[in-house]
Amino acid sequence: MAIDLSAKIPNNVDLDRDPKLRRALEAWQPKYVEWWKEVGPVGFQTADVYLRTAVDVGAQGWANFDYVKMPEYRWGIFLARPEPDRTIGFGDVADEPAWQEVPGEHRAALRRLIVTQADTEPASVEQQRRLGALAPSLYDLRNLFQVNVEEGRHLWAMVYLLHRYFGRDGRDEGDELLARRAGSPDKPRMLTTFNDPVEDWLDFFMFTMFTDRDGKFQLLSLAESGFDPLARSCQFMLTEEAHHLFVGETGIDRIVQRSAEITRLDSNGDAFRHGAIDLPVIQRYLNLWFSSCLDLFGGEVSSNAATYFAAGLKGRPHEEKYVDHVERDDIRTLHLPGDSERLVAKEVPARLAINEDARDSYIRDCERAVARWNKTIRNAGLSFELSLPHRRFHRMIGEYAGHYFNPDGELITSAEYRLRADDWLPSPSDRAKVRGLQTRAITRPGQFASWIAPPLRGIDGRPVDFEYVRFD
Ligand code: BYC
Ligand code: FE
Ligand code: FE
Repeated sequence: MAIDLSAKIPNNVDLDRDPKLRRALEAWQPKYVEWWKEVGPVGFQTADVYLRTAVDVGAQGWANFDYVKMPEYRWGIFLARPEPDRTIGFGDVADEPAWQEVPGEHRAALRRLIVTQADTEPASVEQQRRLGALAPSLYDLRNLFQVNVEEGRHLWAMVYLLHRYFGRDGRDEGDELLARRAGSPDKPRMLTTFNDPVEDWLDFFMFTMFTDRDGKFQLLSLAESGFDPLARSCQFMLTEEAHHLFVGETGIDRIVQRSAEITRLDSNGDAFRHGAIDLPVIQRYLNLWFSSCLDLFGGEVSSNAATYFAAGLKGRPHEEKYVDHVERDDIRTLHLPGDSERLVAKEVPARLAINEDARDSYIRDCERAVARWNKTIRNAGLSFELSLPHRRFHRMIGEYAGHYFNPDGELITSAEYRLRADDWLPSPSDRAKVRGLQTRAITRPGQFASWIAPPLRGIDGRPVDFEYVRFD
């Protein structure tokens, strides 16, 4: 199933056979490009960037690598291949056939899930728009833009579902997705983290490590959906997502490597003095982004999540790994703030605590990455260790919001918290020091900023000093 890259909207959904739908999407396309030019990457719009474009959905050769100018990128619509006679894998509808159309009684809930997923994609592009001017290398600049265009394609994937399955309402939602803005006081994006500023490249790597990783686990949950077109869209998005996570995890690893090497050489352990980032500052950025992203899994006790699960709309990441796919009578014990400012164990029906299952998987995956960074630090001959803060630390959503916890997860007073906040989260002075190292883009092929080690290898088998971005 090779895709025609010259088509106005490359796709594997037979758009040509549905002229009404095609016209609706072709009417949305110029609005999308206008949005890209207005709030997408600042500058670099006429540069030739070595990017991959999705052209197929097979395990082999789904992407085509070539130089393209970003506004001319072919944002296409691709669904993973259908699984014949697929059945739903969880909830009260377990083992029933998956739906090819939207069931009337779940229309509102499905629309909301799809719009929420969709909203994060353009938000991230808006948040990252100013980073090009501070890029540590051409390799990294290209990776930033690769992530940006693919988040744009993820928006396309969701807007296709809205146009195809939700009629007039869906088209209105498609327009609204281009009207909200990350961080806007009047028309903000829907979820917390997607309104937070991404000011420097340490933020960027934390974002692709932690926020895109929330994307991975939410997409895995939606890939289980009984609504088959949504499941298949998300399955294919996950193929692209792997690279975003690679950018984040290896980006932090490369920063940590440089920081550890420099820290070891300085008699006071001061990395900033030599053009690298202090490890405790990296820990504080990590605390900020990890805790913010834990909020993206929703509340610990959630009737929304219970409803989505029972109805077969949204499962858990890798649902097949769970023993019980129905969770009708199970309970889960959570430690929640009680009346007298103490944590108390509470038994909660498992369905109400479904968000915790996804959060658990996410935390385990993050722990694996932290162990890898710590190995890098050890290999540089240093004993410093990075760690994830406790899941209760610095939460704005769910049962722990409105209470204060230290990074070990112990309940503390607001006064204690305020006293220690600068030890735990990036201070204005931390941010100023990071920005002090990132004042201009490094654009000579093979050259890297002082605060980050080069990657082990380049992209698509190209050398590290390949000209990943060409300027005119
Ligand atoms: N911010 O029952 P609750 C990605 C609201 S990232 C603001 O506890 P629920 C990407 C909630 O809407 C993946 N509001 O939680 C990454 C509800 O409002 P109502 C994006 C929040 O509903 C990088 C109330 O609080 N995909 O792809 O189970 C770059 C109670 O909610 C938040 C998805 O999110 C929050 N953090 O969970 C690019 C998947 N949390 O009903 C892309 C679709 C909760 O009182 N979304 N609320 O008005 C969902 O499945 C759910 O909406 C959530 C929330 C898991 C996010
Ligand atoms: Fe995405
Ligand atoms: Fe992503």
